[in-house]
Amino acid sequence: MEINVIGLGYIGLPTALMLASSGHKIVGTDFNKKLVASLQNGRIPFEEIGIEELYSEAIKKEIIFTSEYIKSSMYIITVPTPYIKASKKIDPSYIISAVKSVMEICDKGAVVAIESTVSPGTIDAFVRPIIQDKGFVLGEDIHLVHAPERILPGNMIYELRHNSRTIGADSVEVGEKVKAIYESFCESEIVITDIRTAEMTKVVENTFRDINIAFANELTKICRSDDLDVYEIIRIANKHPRVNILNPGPGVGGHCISVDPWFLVGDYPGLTNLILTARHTNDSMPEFVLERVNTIMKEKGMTDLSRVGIYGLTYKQDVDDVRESPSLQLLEKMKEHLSSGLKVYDPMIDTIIIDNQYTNFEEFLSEVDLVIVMVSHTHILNNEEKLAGKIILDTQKVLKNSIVNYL
Ligand code: SAJ
Repeated sequence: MEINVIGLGYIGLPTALMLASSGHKIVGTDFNKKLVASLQNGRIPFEEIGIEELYSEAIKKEIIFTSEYIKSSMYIITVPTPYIKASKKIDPSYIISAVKSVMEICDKGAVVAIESTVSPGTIDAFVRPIIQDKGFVLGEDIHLVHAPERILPGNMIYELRHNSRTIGADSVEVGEKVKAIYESFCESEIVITDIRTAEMTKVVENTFRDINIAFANELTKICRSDDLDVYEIIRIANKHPRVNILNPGPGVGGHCISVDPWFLVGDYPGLTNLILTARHTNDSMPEFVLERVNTIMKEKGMTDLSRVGIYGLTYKQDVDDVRESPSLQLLEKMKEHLSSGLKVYDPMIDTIIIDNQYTNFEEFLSEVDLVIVMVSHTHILNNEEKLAGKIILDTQKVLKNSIVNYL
């Protein structure tokens, strides 16, 4: 089938490559001309296990990269859906603009599948009217689908093949037709439901994890206040067959778990107390890390903040994505307190994106006495011995042999 994938970011690019490798004729569209040029030249803009191989497979088949929208039988929209900071509601502008552009070129009979995560009701409120205003009859001329992705950054290619998926459609026939396309690479169950249920389910999944992590983080604060070992408590509690508490940490970043719950808060004010509190709890963790640093510095008689280093800038281990990362949140908090000077190093980031950042690990280490391990990159696990002699705050309990402080 001929498919135009719109938005070649973290989700759109692997999806386009996967569809092309599975024999579909793919046009990958992105308004970022620089990105399109690098994809045409075989340069992938981010690291992901297996993506180079998938790219090589895809270009042997039929795939082109362009900034144009191209007439196709199906359009898959994978553009960003940020939230508006003040209202906590979704900012649907990228989706609106993509759907409008599709409507300019598409023929009757086309399927428009929104893969981007959206808050419940977004498709009814913003997408359907665009299609109807163009004179198309929904369900006859244009078939709308919501097919939210579930893949984990760092393991995307594997998860595209092996995760179960949801397809929300206005009719079972259309759901089945789209399911057959995703089945060309997805080996797991594909559930067909209606569009509003698919929208809600996706946001609920990430909100569930946010709340669970917030619980672990709240336990960390409780245990710190009462001199208990939170890790031991979680380890033992999780032996209960129906308990599964996630890991505490320095905060929650990334463009999914730290964003999606806000959609619910924005849309259902007054009904989302637990969700809102969880968000606040996770957002408070970078500040909690700073409190711990303050205590540890006092204990060790340290006064010079410029001798403190942050290890890890990305939002989680072994990815090069810094969006909403706890380290960036922590540095922002420092600015609010009119404080600065922390040194920063991340092995996954080789360009300078922030003040006092180092690109050489040894040089970074030589400049600091206290290292805050914010991210558990494989790099630090393999280089743990180089931390010898440093005061360490291990925010994720990942180091094996060092004497460290925990949250
Ligand atoms: N984190 C914790 N404790 C944990 C797990 C994670 O503090 O126990 C933190 C991480 O350090 C990170 C953040 O949460 O800062 C999110 O990391 P993640 O690995 O849990 O999730 P994401 O945001 O990379 O991707 C999620 C995925 N969700 C999971 O359920 C693991 C993925 O399945 C979704 O498709 C994706 O969001 C998305 O696109 O919505």
